[in-house]
Amino acid sequence: MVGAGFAGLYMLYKLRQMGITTRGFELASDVGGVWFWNRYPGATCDVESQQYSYSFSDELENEWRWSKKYAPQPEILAYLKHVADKFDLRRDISFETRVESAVFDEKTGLWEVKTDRGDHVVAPFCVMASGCLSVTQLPQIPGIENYKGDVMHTGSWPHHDVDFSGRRVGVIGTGSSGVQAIPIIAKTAKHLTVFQRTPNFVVPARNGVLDDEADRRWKDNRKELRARARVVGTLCEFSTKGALDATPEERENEYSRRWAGGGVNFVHSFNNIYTNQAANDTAAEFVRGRIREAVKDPAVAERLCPKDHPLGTKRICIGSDYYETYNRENVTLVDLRSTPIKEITKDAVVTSDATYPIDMLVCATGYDALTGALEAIDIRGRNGLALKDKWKAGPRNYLGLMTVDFPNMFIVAGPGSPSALANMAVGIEQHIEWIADCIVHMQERNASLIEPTKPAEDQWVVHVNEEANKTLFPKANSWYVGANIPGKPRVFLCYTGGIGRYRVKCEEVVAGGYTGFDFQ
Ligand code: NA7
Repeated sequence: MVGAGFAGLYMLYKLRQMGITTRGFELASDVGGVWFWNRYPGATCDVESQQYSYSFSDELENEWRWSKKYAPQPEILAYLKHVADKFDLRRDISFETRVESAVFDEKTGLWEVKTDRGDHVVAPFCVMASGCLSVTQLPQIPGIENYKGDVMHTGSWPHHDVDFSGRRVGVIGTGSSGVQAIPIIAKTAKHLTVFQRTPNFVVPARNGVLDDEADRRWKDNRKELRARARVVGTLCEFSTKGALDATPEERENEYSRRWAGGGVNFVHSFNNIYTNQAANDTAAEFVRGRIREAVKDPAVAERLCPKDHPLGTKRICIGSDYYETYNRENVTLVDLRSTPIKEITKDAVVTSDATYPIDMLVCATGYDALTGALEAIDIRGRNGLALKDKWKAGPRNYLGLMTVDFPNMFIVAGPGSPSALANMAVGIEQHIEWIADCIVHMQERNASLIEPTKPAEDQWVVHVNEEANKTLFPKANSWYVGANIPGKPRVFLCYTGGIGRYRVKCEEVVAGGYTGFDFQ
């Protein structure tokens, strides 16, 4: 098993319960996955803490108390460490170990896994719990290698405190990570220059203390709330009304109410924001109005207004004082669309019209999402076929869980599954439980191999694309379509049909005797 984040820890727990010996490999020195690496200032989950947690253990749910509506990274990491301690999971994980290859041996029907520490493990099953946002992407800017100051990526942040005081800091990237880090860095940096390629829609988090009553309410009603989350992913106030069926005044009131409440509820103000451009435009215009209100300099406000993609089609950012930060005297916003970066020198970022001397460079430039971590490993299936080659034109798999020619290799929260579009905690639990049930099923029918059929895989790929094309998502150049990675094929990577429908499909497959899979 590769990875000891949310997915790997639960997989390990589950397999141990089933009496299956498991060996986990993890690059980090401890558990946590993205929450181990993302230690940048302001790092916070954009799903509410109570919902972004495991539901499999009543005891765990009862004993853990979240302090905030949205948990900051240290608290999520503490939670995952607590899970590892409580269930004694670390003893089956080799830390600081990179899996270099996983090769299926057709003669033995076993997987052979090799690591950079010289491990050579042979196992009937291979589970890839390697994360969907775990391979960081540094910007490919001429001269970046000559820069003499510190370069830090938000997704592989140093473990020591980073002191910005008295320093001129540059931040490249204004996605979720940049949006969270920028207001905090601005508070102590001598000067902060933000290099923005695409402005994003940022809704206020309105984060705050989770009081005893909120804690009790969740714990008392947990069973029902969790059951509902299994259908919808993240519990929100979902509207049953279309935006264009409301009067302009009703729309304004609804958007204002949700804006005041904070968080992703805003995107669900109406039920067609993700699917209807005109409906989406009304929500987008509302946000642009708030930006123009918040930012004093009209020229800066205009640069911050997203105009090239529908709201929510790049993951909506949840921020705290993001737009207000641009009113600070020590913050400069550079619009890379009108003045692109030409090069980075030993001490400055040079755009087409100016030179910005900086002492520290923060890259909030994202990830090679969903396929990056899988393709970083030399995974080979039947006839020595490399996964990388099979997926050259985009990932192909069945239910996002398994791929033809790679028997007994399960992928957790990978491409073709709801993954990052669902609440990751909910999606991961569903995947792990499906995989565990599948292995039990194989034991019962005395099967040693499971593999999807080619027609099932082909149909799933078509279905994933059809579902994506019913939405506005493909319109944006986002990491959901791999647009942030030069040369990556443009394919919509997540299943947009919803975790509820996806779950039903997975259950139907099982009820039909694992329709679309062959057993040996
Ligand atoms: P994102 O959302 O991929 O954001 C990366 C940002 O970096 C985005 O604004 C990019 O602009 C920008 N970027 C990337 N490469 C460059 C270069 N070469 N030059 C200038 N700007 C660049 O990553 P995050 O870490 O913020 O968030 C990832 C997910 O983690 C998030 O969606 C949540 O699910 C949690 P672009 O938009 O591509 O023009």
